[in-house]
Amino acid sequence: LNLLKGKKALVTGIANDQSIAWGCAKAFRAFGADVAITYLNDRAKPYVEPLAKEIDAPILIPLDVQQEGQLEQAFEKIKKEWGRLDLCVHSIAFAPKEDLQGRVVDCSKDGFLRAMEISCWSFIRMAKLSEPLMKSGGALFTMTYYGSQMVVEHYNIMGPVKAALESATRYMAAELGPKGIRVHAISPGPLKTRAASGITEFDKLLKKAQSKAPSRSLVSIDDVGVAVAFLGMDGAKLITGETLYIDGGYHIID
Ligand code: 0WD
Repeated sequence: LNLLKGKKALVTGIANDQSIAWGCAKAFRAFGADVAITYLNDRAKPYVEPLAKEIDAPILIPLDVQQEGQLEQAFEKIKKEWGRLDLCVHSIAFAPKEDLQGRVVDCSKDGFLRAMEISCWSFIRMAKLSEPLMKSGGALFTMTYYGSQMVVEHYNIMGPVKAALESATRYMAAELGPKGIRVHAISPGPLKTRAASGITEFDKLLKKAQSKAPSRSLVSIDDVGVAVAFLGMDGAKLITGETLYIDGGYHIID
């Protein structure tokens, strides 16, 4: 079971024990990796701290990607403690409620740019900061959703944002491939998390996901975690630039 033994991982985007990022952190740890985790701010800290303990995380750092210099500080800490990094998970997204719940046509410039900055630009920045630390190669992951490819009711502004994120994933996979760094977008089916609570009629989306998916089942954060852990293993070193659906096969059905 120690297929990630010795690997150093950074997992961002854990808000609580329902977060997709928590599924990733647990799986990394189960396969033997050392996992550093971040929390958004002091309000989030009490929810994340016990989780850090549960997986013996040696590093627990604040990270709000909108705060100037915080991402750099987080990577400085990793550099100081570990001197390197093998795996990095970006599981962060945000759009202001008014923009998320309205038509794309009506979205504000500020809302659009903020959604892009937090949900897409921050992944590019994370890749940039990871590059010098991934000395013997590594893998970067971000979380996306099917609403990037197809018009999903109520996904609205996040559709174009996730489309940009998936495209950035491919470009960065091409650019970092020669250094042995892989870059993947992971596309889970709908999961009831805090982020999902911002989406109107999310329960409807869950119902549809379950009835349409060939597996007839909903995805769990552990399903996502195991798939991400697999892609982080040396055995998966020739897989890169993918958008990997973890959705019970939903996306293949018309
Ligand atoms: O159905 C779903 N839940 C799906 C989520 C299906 C497919 C993809 N995703 C994506 C989301 O779009 C996101 O990119 O997965 C990623 C993780 O989302 P999640 O696990 O569903 O939601 P949550 O547990 O809320 O984690 C997202 C976290 C934030 O939580 P809150 O609830 O506090 O907004 O993203 C983090 C924060 O921890 N986050 C930030 N981190 C750093 N800087 C920032 C920020 N500025 N803003 C939000």
